[in-house]
Amino acid sequence: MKLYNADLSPNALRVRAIANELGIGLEIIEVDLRKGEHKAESYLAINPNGKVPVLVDGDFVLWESRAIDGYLAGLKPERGLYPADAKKRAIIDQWSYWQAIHLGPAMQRVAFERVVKTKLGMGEPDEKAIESSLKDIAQFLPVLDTNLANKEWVAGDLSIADFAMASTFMFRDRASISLDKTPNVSAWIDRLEKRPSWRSAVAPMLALMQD
Ligand SMILES: N[C@@H](CCC(=O)N[C@@H](CS)C(=O)NCC(=O)O)C(=O)O
Repeated sequence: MKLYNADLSPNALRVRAIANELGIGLEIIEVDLRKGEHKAESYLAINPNGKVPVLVDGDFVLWESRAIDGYLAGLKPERGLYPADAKKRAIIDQWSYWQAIHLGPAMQRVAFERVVKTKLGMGEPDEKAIESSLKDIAQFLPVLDTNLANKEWVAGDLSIADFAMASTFMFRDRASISLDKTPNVSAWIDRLEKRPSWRSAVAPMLALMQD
């Protein structure tokens, strides 16, 4: 199986981590976003959105990182990362969609303004965008914190929802997003980030950030 990847992409990160967690070896094909390789005709033929990640398994082509994680987890159902049980699966989807639509964009915007822009020399942070995203974060983080008050993982057992969520927190320290008021979230992300699957998936990204 091939993964079209960018080491700096949080969306590709959650796929590399799930593959590690499941022990699925992927042939990594690095797509250089800075050189615009994702907009080349040959790349648009596999993902017309011109984005990473993309999984290619034989003649099966799949984009959207959370869908890719669901597919990979389905190849190893015995690991229980995306169970067939309708209710368990629905709760996992609930948190994955919530991350994609609510918490994730707000966290990513602050990280982009405070970290990525500086790193890539893209100009000054947009303080208005930061202020508005911080308001969203202040609204949503306590929801996750309450959910995690009595469980170890986002949907109870470890699942693809934990990996969907975790990439959101990648740049929290660099972006000065405090988890002081949400101790359950803080404990959960520490737990997740200690997993060998995550540590190995995130290593290339951390190396790039140090350059
Ligand atoms: N919803 C997509 C988002 C993919 C995405 O936005 N990827 C970024 C990298 S993190 C990208 O390829 N950006 C390049 C561009 O949009 O030009 C997913 O989860 O896979």
